[in-house]
Amino acid sequence: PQSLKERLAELIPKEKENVKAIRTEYGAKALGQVTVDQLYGGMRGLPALIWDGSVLDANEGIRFRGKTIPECQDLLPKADGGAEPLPEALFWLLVTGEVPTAEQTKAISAEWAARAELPKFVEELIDRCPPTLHPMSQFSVAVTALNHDSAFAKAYQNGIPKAEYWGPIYEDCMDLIAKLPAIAGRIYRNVYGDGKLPAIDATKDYAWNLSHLLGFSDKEAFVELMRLYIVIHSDHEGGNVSAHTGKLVGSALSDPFLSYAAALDGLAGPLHGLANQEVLLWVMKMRSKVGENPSDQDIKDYIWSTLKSGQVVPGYGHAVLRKTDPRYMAQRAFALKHLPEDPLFKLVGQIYNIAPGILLEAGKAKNPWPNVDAHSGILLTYYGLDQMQFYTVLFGVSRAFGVAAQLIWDRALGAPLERPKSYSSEAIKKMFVGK
Ligand code: NMX
Ligand code: MLT
Repeated sequence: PQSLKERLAELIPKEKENVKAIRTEYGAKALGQVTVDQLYGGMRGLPALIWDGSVLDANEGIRFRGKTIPECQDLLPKADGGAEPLPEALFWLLVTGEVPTAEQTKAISAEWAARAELPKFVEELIDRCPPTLHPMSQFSVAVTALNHDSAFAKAYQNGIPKAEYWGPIYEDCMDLIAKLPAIAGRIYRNVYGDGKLPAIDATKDYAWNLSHLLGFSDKEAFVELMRLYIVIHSDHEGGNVSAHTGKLVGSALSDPFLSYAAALDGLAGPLHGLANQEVLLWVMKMRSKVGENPSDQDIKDYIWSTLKSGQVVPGYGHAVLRKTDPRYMAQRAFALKHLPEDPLFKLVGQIYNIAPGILLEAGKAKNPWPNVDAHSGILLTYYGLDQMQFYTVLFGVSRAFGVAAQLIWDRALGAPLERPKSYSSEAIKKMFVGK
């Protein structure tokens, strides 16, 4: 069958033409006004980026190349006997906009397994991290170090012309994704186990191997969870902190390892990916305060005490979404199928019935509904992965899919260095005084 790289090589000239035509016809059109508030307000709603891989609608949530999560679950190839879509197929979809065949999906599994091994010095680097260093910091260190073998960095030094950048970028992106399970598994086993890792099985899919390296591949439902987990966490249009960081750093022609390490450092923040750790910590603290079977009033009181002490309710709210995140609903559906009686699942469901009303009453959050992070931790805990400091690493393995797809296209289309304009407050005053 045709490989992903061969298909890309066909698509790139067509997309270059498409972009050229758009810019010729609409290049001078305005998308709207920029207000001073947007400069001070985290650039909310500012049209600033192009990314075809996924687009977020405030009321509907994410679509990957136009497909909703249920559509991806329906259309993308699955593992033999599995019900969840394979991340390999989602990557193909993100890169090409097309659904791959089962054979093409299998070829990606095999290719990633073949590229999975880490350089010895990267293994040693991870092994030398103290177990007290947060797993996300270890993750970022290891991904940065992979830049040692970057095909793009080497090609650039050798004078590769711009039109050919995407080739070695593609190779680096495939290596990056392929090596993440080995990094994640090594960190997990060093921090929480005896540091011994099994070998990758080249006949199995990516999520199976990730589960295997973590020590959970004997639980088929956990492997299925990992397949769904990677797919739903892979991409969330271009403007979120991790995706945008990856793109920004890549625009300096830093290679995909450097770009993705920077993205991981953004994902490690509590308002972004670290929220999945924070949610479980918060739920556990709530449980130790109010007991196993809290009343709705107990939960209300606990949420109010969180807000009154000036903290956010983790897992709730969103910069763009204004409804319940479909990624939350996909995980809820998984829980209803696999662990309907789990007490923590029931507690998260009970919080879902109560928290939005309180956030609305408190009147600050523009979106009172749960995001992806409100649900993931209790699913992992159910299968025994209860080391919550590790949770964002799994988000980081997943987000690489979207960032890598974007890096390939940015270099294929010759996206320039990002360099927006900044203003001083003094300049703003001068600009508008008396107007
Ligand atoms: N709990 C308490 N207050 C909140 C919450 C929340 N869950 N969400 C928003 N607010 C507050 C927010 O802190 C801000 O307060 P102030 O005016 O005092 O600065 C006010 O409501 C307005 O914020 P918004 O415009 O609604 O939200 P913004 O776009 O600035 O931020 C988040 C979005 C996601 C950072 C925010 O909702 C939040 O902090 N949520 C909790 C953390 C979380 O779950 N993050 C994960 C997001 C998903 N991900 O994986 O990245
Ligand atoms: C994400 O998945 O990146 C988060 O939901 C945050 C965002 O989209 O801003």
